[in-house]
Parts: sequence; C-alpha cells; structure tokens
Amino acid sequence: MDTVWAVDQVESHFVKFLLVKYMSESTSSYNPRSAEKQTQQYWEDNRSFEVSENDSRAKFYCLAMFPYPSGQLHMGHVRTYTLGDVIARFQRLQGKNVLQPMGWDAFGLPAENAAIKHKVPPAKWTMSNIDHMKKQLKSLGFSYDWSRELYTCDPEYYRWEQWFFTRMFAKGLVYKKAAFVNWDPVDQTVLANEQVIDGRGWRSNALVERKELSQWFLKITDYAEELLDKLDDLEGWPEKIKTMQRNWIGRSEGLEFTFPFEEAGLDSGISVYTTRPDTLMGATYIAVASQHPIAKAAAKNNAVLAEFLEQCSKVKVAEADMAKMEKLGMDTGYSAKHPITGEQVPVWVANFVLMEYGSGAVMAVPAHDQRDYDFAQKYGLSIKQVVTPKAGSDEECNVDVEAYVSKQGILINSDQFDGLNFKEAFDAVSDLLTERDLGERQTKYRLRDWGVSRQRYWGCPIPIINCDGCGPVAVPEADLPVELPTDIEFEGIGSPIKDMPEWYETTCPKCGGDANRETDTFDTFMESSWYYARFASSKQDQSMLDDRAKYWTSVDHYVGGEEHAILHLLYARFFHKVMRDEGLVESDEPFTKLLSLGMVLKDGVKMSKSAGAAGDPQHLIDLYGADAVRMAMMFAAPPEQSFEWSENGVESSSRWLRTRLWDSVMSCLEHSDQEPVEHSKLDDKQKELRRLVHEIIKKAEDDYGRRLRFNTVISSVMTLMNHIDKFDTKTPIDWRVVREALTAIVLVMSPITPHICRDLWQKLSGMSIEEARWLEVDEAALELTSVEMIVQVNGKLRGKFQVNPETSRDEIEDIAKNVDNVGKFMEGKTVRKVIVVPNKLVNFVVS
Ligand code: ANZ
Ligand code: ZN
Repeated sequence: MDTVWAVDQVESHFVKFLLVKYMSESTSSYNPRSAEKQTQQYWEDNRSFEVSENDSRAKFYCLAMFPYPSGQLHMGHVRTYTLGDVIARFQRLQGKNVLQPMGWDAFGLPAENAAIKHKVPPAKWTMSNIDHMKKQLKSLGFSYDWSRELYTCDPEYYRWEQWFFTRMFAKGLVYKKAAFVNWDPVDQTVLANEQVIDGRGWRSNALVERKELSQWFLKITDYAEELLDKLDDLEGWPEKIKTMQRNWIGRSEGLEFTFPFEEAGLDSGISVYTTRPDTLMGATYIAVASQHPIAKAAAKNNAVLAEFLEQCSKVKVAEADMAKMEKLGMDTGYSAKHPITGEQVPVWVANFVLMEYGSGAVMAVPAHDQRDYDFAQKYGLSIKQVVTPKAGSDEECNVDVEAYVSKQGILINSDQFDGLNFKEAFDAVSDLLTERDLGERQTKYRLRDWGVSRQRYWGCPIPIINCDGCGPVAVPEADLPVELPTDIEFEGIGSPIKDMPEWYETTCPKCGGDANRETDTFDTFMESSWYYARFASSKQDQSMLDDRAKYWTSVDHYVGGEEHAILHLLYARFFHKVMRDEGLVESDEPFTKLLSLGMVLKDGVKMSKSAGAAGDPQHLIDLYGADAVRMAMMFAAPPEQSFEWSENGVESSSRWLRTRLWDSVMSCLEHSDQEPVEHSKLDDKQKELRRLVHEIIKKAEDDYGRRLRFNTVISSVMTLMNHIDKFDTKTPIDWRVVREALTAIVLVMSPITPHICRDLWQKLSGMSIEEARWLEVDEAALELTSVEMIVQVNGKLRGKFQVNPETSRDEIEDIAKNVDNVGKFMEGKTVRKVIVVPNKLVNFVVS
C-alpha cells in the first residue's frame, strides 16, 4: 500500500512507467521456481508421503489411474493426477492415513511401434520414458508414496500375475478355445485391432483375413451375475458408468426352445433363443449364423451358398457395427416345423445372427423386430402381425411400414393366446413349450468370456507349457516368473519370441518330455486389473498380496478418464472378486468411489491424441511453476466436464498466487501479531469479514469432500481475497481478523497449490503444513447472518439448508440442488422451473 502512494507522488512519467511495470510483474518476492524445488526436495528428504499400515487413524486410499509411459505427460495427465492429489491432500488435512501411490502401465503396443521407428528395444524405450515422466510428475509436486512405485513390465510384478493365472487355471476359471484373429497374409503375422487400418495391414497393406487360433480365455461370465448385482451397491459411482456396465453385461430373460427338424442328418432340431416368446405365433422364418452347422450342411450341395458363407467369414464385425450393417442372407432350402402350429418355416442364413450368442439361431418375427422386418422386406418373406396396441392407447402401429416392437400391446392372430398381454403371453408360451419338453426359460448375459491371448511381443508371457502328451500344463510356482527376453532385435513383423527356440523349447513339468512354451502374451488389461492391490503389498516377494492389501483395499477414491468406464473397471472388478475368493482381499469391490473425468480438449480433440509436444505441460511448469499449472487446471471446469484447454489461465493463476496471496500474507506478517481473534469483541465490519471466512471454510470442506467441485473452492477463495483487499485495516484487531482470513485461505488452497501454501503456512503458524488439520468452523461466526431455507421438489419438502442472505440466486439454486436427499427426487427428471423465495424456500418443478 505504501508503494501505491509512492507511485502517485512520482513526477516523471518514465519512472512511473517503470515502477508500474515492476509492480505488476515482479513486486512479489515469491519465486516459484526455486521455492517449489526446495519444497519438493524437503518432501523427498523427509519421505513426507510414505505411509504404513500400523496407524490408528482411519485409512484412506486415493488412486488415480496409472499412466502408460508414452514419453511425456500431457494435460490430460495433469488433470487426472492433480485431481487425485487434491483429494489425497484434503483427506490428510482431515486427519486420515492417506495412501496415494504411483506406477506405470508399461506393457503395450506403442512401445513396439516406437521400437520400430527409433530402433530401440521396447524395454529400453519404456524405461527411459518412465524416467522422464517420473521427473515431470515430481516437478508437479504430487504427494505420492514413491517407495511403492511399480512398473508392470518388471518381472517381479508380472510374476504374480502369472501365478494368479495358474491359480485360476487350477480352479477351472481359465480355458483354451479357438477364436478369430486378424491375420496379415503377407507378413504372416497376427495384427492387433489398432494395426488394421481400413481392413488392411498397417505395414504390408494386405487385405486382412480372419484366422482361427487357439487362445486363452478367463471365465468372467462365471461372475456375470455378481458383477451386475453388486453395481446396485456402488453408491459412490456415477449412475452413467453403472448404466454402461449394466448394458455391457446385458442380462436378458428369455426362452430357449427347439424347432423340430429332421433334415441333413441333423436330427436334434434347431435351437433358438428369444426374449419375446409372446411373439412365437408370428415367427415366419428361422435365421441362422453363417457358421451354424445347418448352414454348413446346406452349403455342401450348394456352391452359391458355400461362396456366401466364405464371404461372411472374411468380415469381422464388432457387435456395435452389426446394427448399421447391410443385412444379407440366403435361403438354405430347409424348413423346420413350427412347434405350435405345425406349419413349415423356412430356414435362412443371415449375417446379423451371431454364432457366439444364444444358440446362433433365431426365430424371426418380422412384424415385431426391425432387423427381421428389414430382412423379410428385402427377401420377400412373409410378415405376420401378432401383437397390437391396447384399445385406447396412442402407440403407433403399422406393420406395412415398420415393425411394432413395443411390449405394451396385446396378442392377436395367436389362437389360444389371443388377448394376453406381454407378461401373460411370455409365461403361457414358455410354460407350454416347457411342458412339451421343447424348451426352457433362460437368463443370458451379453458379456463374453475375456480373451486374454495376444500374439504381440511386448507383454507378459502366458505361463503355460504345451506338451503333446499332457496338453497345456501350468508353469509351477517355483519356476515363475517366465521372463520375457528384453535383449532382442525387433522389427515389428512378428513377435521375436516366436522365433526363439532357445526361449520356447523346454521340458514338460508333468512328464519331463520335450515341450514348448506358450509364446503369446497377456492382454495388457491383465496388469491394470490388480495393480491397485499390489501397491498395498509393495515389495512383497513371497506372495502376490499380503495382509496390507486387506488393510488398504477397497480403494476409497479412484480417479480416471471416462474412456475406461467399461472394460478396465469391469476387469478389475472381476479380478477383485477372484482375489477375494482366493482369500487375498476381503472386500467385494475394488473401488468404493469413482470419479470419472471429462476430457481435456484442444480444438475439440482429446489432448492426449492431438496435441503432441504442445500438450506437454513442461514449458508451463518451467515458466510459471507447478502451483500455477495445478490451480489453472482445477479452476478450468468441474471434474466430469470436458473442456477446451487454454494456457491463459496459468499466467493469471501465477499472478494471483504471487501478487495477491503471497504479498498479502507478507504484508500481514509485518503488521499483525499471533493473538487469537475474540469474536464477541469484534465490531460489525470485523464480524462481517469473519463470517465470510468461516462460511468459506465450511463450503470448501463440502466442495472438497462431498461435491468434488474444486473450481468453486478457488472462486470462493478469490472472493474472500477481494474482501480482504477492500477491508480497511487500521487497528491491531483488524490485522488479527485479516490474519485469520489469510491463514484460512492458505490452508484451504493448500491441496491445490501445495508449494506456496507450505511456505506461507510455515510463516503464519511456525509449523509444518504436513502436520496441519482442517480448520474448525466457528459457528458463532456464522450464526449472525445466516438464514434457514427449505428445499421443495414439486412443492414437497425435501430438505433444509443454512445460507447467507446475500447469496446470489444462482448459488442458492446450486446449494439447494445438493442438499442431502434432494438429488434423488430429481434424478432422471428435467427441471422445468425453479422458484426462489429469498430467505425462505427454493422449489424445483420437475417432470
Ligand atoms: C424373437 C424376437 C421377436 C426377438 C421380437 C426380438 C424381438 P437380447 O435381449 O439382447 O438377449 N437373438 C437371439 N440370438 C441371437 C443371435 N445369436 N444373433 C443375433 N440375434 C439373436 O436379444 C435377444 C433377442 O435377439 C432374441 O429375441 C432374438 O430375437 C435375437 F419381436 O427372438 B428375438
Ligand atoms: Zn507332458
């Protein structure tokens, strides 16, 4: 303040210009670069974030999805790891024993691609990337327990994965089956999906073929029911992610039954699976998959059909593309007997029927299924309507135009079933066919077993030895790990270990005869399915996990990108349940609370994909410091939202930290003493500032701990700072109140900007912030001016909250929405209108 006065007194414009420039750029004595280095060194020297299990405090395990060591960090990493770190640091302030580890998801295809490009073995490339990225993470000041660092390409890590696989093998949770792969006929090698570009090999440009290879599968379907049911208990997971998981697992209730059929030497009938037995009387043809035995039998004397089947086998279609694909088919010439009417129904091959689902054959009901409808239209098959809307219903139904797929209607043209609704008809038809021994009710899951074999080099070797006499034999525990040779030449055509007899030739552990090792490696999702538990049993060399894993798991808060919503989380949930059944962990689920992050975009494209070196945060860290980068990232948007990244926020954050926060505290330290504030002795002006301080402490605790809204923590701290600036400090008591306010700001901001806050806390309290606890809210400070408001949903009382009468309408709405109990009455509904009666009530009108 003195300087401002001085500037006004200066006559010379030039000197004034220099002074103003000096003030805006560098008045602050805070230099983030050297200060942050020192702080990070302190944390390292003091092992500030290493934790152990014998601790009386409540444990809190905070984990952000570990990175793939691609070479350098990008802004998506900065977001994920800053969010994780903010949560971890906040929970420490809450007095918890917080574990926050870090490691590397180190196997995978990019290392192979890089190896080809730069002529370095994948192992070397990976390890040097880890080195670099670890330095970057350290320069961001994350509070990791680095003593637990792991990397998944370490034989000491994957050794236990191999061991676990052999346990699953012994328990029958693992089996081998032929499955299709992408085969490059020129390079004579299997390609990963990412290596197939527009149906051609990435290197040879040859048309990729489907080839059947014997591969390993994990029986995740054994756990389908539990994986589905337990989703209901995961209260800390976003509804959206649970829905995606439910759809992926896809439980359906239906009927499997047989069309009697006695041709082609296939006397067992054609078995079909349907979820609409109510429409049985409308079945006008049967459609079978191209690999179905009936299709094969029919093709024996039918060259055109044989050619069609051959064509179908060439296209590998993902289930999602199935719906969009042109429907193609061909008559087999056979027909089967309708189990109720006894009429003959033609049997067709159709490319939309999957061999892997149900029984690979469907009863087609064109009037009530759009796929069957399109197919029938195309090939001139008959369409028979058997369901019609209830009298008085406003549903549209015109089977001359499209299928009527609703389950709300009643049956017609169905003899004894006429007049029944969906449920009654479902039961009546199912009971009848069951009685006649033609069918039975079934629960099916869309979920398939997990194919874990990859024909790539850079992965964990599958610990199996193939013996001609004994079949596949698990490698005994004493011989683990089966190490992947890393000192190899790699040009990217095939996996080098497939050409290394010195590696794969071995003896059978059972009979001692000559045998060969499996040369396939695991899907890299295997490593990421259990790393969270291994962090908790760090360095254990006698077992996969130990009791420490029981202490730390479940992970209390898991943070990561929404792109992992399905597979990674499902596989980890599956592993956790198998580990539980092995007695390795005690909980049922791996992740209690899940924070699923939106993307960081540059020009609308995900930054990890597009930005390259421009997405590297390093230049920003070097210029402005880690705190400024972290603060800008947290300020940009709430966690679930995707947003467009701009670097401008970093500069303004840096300026705020140095010229507002740092300088204010410095000046306060000169003027104030450490005496506590006595609320009852304050005047109104002082009480007013103090009320704000305590409101912000209270709100920030909720924002950090429950709402997970860190951008609003920053904005309320900024508001408070503006009030402090306007506050006219004259008396020692004024200064005490300001000091209390600044102390609160420093503590509240410390999870987000830990370096500068550590220094300031030290100066304000003389203590180390690692020992600090969250500030107590002084209710007396709040009481004065807060009012109670009630929240209604459609006029019904659903909750209450305390609020400052000066709070803006928007903020009131926002607080009201988040009052306990209110959310569940608004879930899935659209807010039509919000009525706010100041100081009284908020009413949400929803429908
Ligand atoms: C007759 C029918 C009538 C069907 C109708 C639907 C509507 P979800 O719910 O996903 O399990 N289906 C059965 N096996 C199939 C296969 N291997 N490939 C492609 N489609 C198959 O789906 C079950 C429904 O998908 C079944 O019910 C069957 O068509 C079809 F108005 O049977 B429905
Ligand atoms: Zn043998």
